[in-house]
Amino acid sequence: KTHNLCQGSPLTGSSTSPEACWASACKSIGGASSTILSALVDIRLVSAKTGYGMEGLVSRLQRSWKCAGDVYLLGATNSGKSTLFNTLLRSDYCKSRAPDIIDRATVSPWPGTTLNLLKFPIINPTCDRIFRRQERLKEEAAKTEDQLSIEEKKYLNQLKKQGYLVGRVGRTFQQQKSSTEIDFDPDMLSYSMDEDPRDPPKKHEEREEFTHNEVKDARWCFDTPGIVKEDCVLNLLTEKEVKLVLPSHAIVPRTFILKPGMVLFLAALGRIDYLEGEKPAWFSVLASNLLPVHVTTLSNADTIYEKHTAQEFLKVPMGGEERMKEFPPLVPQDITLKGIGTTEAVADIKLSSAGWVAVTAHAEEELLLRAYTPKGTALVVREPPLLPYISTIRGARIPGTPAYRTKKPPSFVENLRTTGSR
Ligand SMILES: Nc1nc2c(ncn2[C@@H]2O[C@H](COP(=O)(O)OP(=O)(O)O)[C@@H](O)[C@H]2O)c(=O)[nH]1
Ligand SMILES: [Mg+2]
Repeated sequence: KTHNLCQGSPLTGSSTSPEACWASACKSIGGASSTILSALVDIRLVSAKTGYGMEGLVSRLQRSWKCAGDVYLLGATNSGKSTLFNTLLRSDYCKSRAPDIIDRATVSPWPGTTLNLLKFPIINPTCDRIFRRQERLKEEAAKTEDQLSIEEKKYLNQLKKQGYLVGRVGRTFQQQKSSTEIDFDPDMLSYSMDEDPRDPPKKHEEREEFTHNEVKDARWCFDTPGIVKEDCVLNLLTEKEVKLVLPSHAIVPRTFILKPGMVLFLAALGRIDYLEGEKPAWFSVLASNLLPVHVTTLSNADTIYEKHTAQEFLKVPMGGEERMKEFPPLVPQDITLKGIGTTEAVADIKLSSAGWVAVTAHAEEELLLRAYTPKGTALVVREPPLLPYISTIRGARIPGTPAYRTKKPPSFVENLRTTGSR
């Protein structure tokens, strides 16, 4: 999923910032209509899961306060709307008392699981609040890792496992916790599809947890169930399979060197044949670490696919021959690429939502590839690639195989002062 890109993807190369890569990838979006593009006011690389870019996003949203009304989080199912909602709920974007009152949105790897729509009131960013927020951000950014509490450090390390780009999201306007238990039903703030979101349930005006002033002119931020993409491979998978395909941990890139005549399988969900070319080329797989990659030759590929899927060696789909009978066959698409150098990828081949493969080839080298995804799912060639230097993040070649040892990209915490020793 393209959305993976904004989920704290690994940093690559020293000269290109992840933001720059993201912006250039967005500009090259083919199918976006001109109406959408002309209405676009900003593009941001964030990870709601690790907090990367979130404080910047909150500041950006607050600068638009004067021209904005209610805010809706839109996008395909599984793009991370509910995670974003939850992170915003715990940030300075939300009215100070609301996080204690409002239920978290359900985050689930299973598409379309956001059943009850939630909303929270957005804080009015007055001059005083903006000033206090900036003071806090300055203070936070001056801290070093050693100055964090044990809990904060633990949390930070947990975030690093989930993504390489990490940010700490804090709150400036924390209220004193009231000593009495608040008797509040979070369902009051959810609405069903046929209710007008602009006309929230009357009951909650009688609740004293939000004061009259707090909700009177409030603007709301809504989570939504999202749009189901018809051509997404996840639609073909069982819940167990989806759990393997969607990465829950930071992806470790896996690079292979292939000669013409070789084939790479990503689980049983994608296949790339290197048909014609002069020299070997590098194929870097960015997909859930739980999905196996198998390299073979053209002459063996079909038999391997059949045998391996029957014996579940390729892990997804699960269920052997029986399962494969009902699973759509892989369909091919030819791709021609021209290499730009041994350290910079020329394109990403996106195998629906199973992941993508960055292709790096010698300068001027012409490659003919044939890529496959299950029938009815989207195969996209993304040029320029999202992470052009990803193939350089690898260890030594494993002798006698086309594989390199893997290497974790270094993680980066955006709002933390690095000490010399790190
Ligand atoms: N790595 C990473 N994963 C994310 C991020 N946002 C969401 N996810 C994961 O993507 C999956 C779908 O997220 P969810 O918020 O339920 O998406 P929704 O269907 O759009 O509401 C969950 O497994 C999340 O943990 C992110 O910023 N980074
Ligand atoms: Mg959701």
